[in-house]
Amino acid sequence: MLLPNILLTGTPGVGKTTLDKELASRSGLKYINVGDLAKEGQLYDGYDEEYDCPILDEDRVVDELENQMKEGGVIVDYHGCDFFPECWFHIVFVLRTDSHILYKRLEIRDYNEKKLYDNIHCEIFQILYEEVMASYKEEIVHQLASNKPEDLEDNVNQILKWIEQWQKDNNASLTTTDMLTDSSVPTS
Ligand code: DAT
Repeated sequence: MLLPNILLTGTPGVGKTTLDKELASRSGLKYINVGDLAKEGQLYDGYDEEYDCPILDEDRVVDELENQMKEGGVIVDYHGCDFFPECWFHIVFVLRTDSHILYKRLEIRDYNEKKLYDNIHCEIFQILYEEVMASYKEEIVHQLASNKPEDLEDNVNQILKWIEQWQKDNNASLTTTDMLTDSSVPTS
């Protein structure tokens, strides 16, 4: 059975991990947090002193994910998107949070002041949304509000519905194509 690959992106703190975990448990799709993957495999290429964090080795992350993405059924979560092959994803969701709400969520994280303010600016100037629009076809990109708990429930339901429809469309066409190309089926 074919399953879609989904990219969930947005500024740190918008609620990607929260939504992904909920989605993964209710859809059966596999959830990959690129930050955790990089940490586990030490997929880094130096250290950024200014932001006080390791620099992601994007090529190694892509190599690491390649096989799973080919199989399908993966939800990828990361606050960046321009280094993934465009063909990996069937749909891209960009979570958006009002800056005053995001500020409250980020100020309790152990970020230095520059990192905190840069992330708020990133959201205000919709940097991630622009990056997504420059990297993927407009028709597969969707913005989702992620301010309050009801948004989480709405977003989960909307994405689950999309997954269900995608499976119906793609697995139905697979069956039809298989039947048409199956040499054991008499042609006359
Ligand atoms: P991210 O993975 O994008 O960094 P997160 O999932 O860790 O974000 O969420 C950051 C915080 O915000 C966390 O305390 C949970 C909370 N949160 C996430 N989605 C929310 C929503 N729709 N309504 C209220 N709080 C939310």
